[in-house]
Amino acid sequence: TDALEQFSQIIKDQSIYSVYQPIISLQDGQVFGYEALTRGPKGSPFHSPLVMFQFAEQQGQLYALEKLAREKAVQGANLDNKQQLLFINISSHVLYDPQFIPGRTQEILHRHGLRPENVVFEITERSSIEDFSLAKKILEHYRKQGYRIAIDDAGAGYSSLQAIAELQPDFIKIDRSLIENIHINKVKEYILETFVTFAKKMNISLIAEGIEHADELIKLTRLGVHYAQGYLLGRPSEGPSTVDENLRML
Ligand code: G
Ligand code: G
Ligand code: MN
Ligand code: NA
Repeated sequence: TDALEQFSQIIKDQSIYSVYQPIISLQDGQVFGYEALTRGPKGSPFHSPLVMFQFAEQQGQLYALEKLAREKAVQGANLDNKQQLLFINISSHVLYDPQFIPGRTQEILHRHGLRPENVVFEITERSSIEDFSLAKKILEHYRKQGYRIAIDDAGAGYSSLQAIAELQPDFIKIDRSLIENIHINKVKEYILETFVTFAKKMNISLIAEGIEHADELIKLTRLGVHYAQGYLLGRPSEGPSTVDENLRML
């Protein structure tokens, strides 16, 4: 069977699922929330979300996949208490559909006993946002509904701090490329310091991504980063997430 047939079958059977990676507060070591990461069926070429979402986009099927991904992310989320936040990636392509979030997601959340206040939408800055003023309006609209916004992969793309500030995010997620070896790379350290100062003045929380080594974690804590995520702290997992032993260091 060809790829399109396989993809259509996945949508029809709703055979995608979410894994969840913990986001840890560096102040108290508690799980602050989880990022939902979508997976296609195991063993399928669509297991990788990059492959699956790109294919869906090429086929004009992105909305169908995003809708299903949202459903699965919320359905499988096992928030310990209603204080923990669920971080959901959204493709910047669906951002421009004003109907997309308000209609469907609210209804999905309601069915699972959650509210917009439990959800943070992650918008990547990796591909620069095509229509900035429209994106800004739409994000404002989401925030009015109670959703929070995170700018994902910050420091890796091309958007300036000014552009980030204009989008008024609640969180900035610092890309792994800036975190890797932060303890021995002075330039990365200086960039991080700038983010920390900026975030503090703008009242935005920082989340460092892709922490793999204890030295990185120690450095980030010293620099005053609020939250962290990475293999060191917990891998994306299907079941109720177990936070790694390394947390005892905090
Ligand atoms: O989990 P993994 O590292 O394989 O994810 C690869 C990429 O796929 C990441 O950039 C992640 O943001 C993206 N991704 C994962 N799940 C979703 C999703 O539900 N929607 C969108 N738009 N992107 C996702
Ligand atoms: O683009 P986005 O930030 O959403 O991508 C997140 C992806 O990064 C997820 O697919 C997840 O599997 C991956 N990831 C999470 N933690 C780590 C880590 O510590 N190291 C590496 N290499 N990848 C990670
Ligand atoms: Mn993300
Ligand atoms: Na990222």
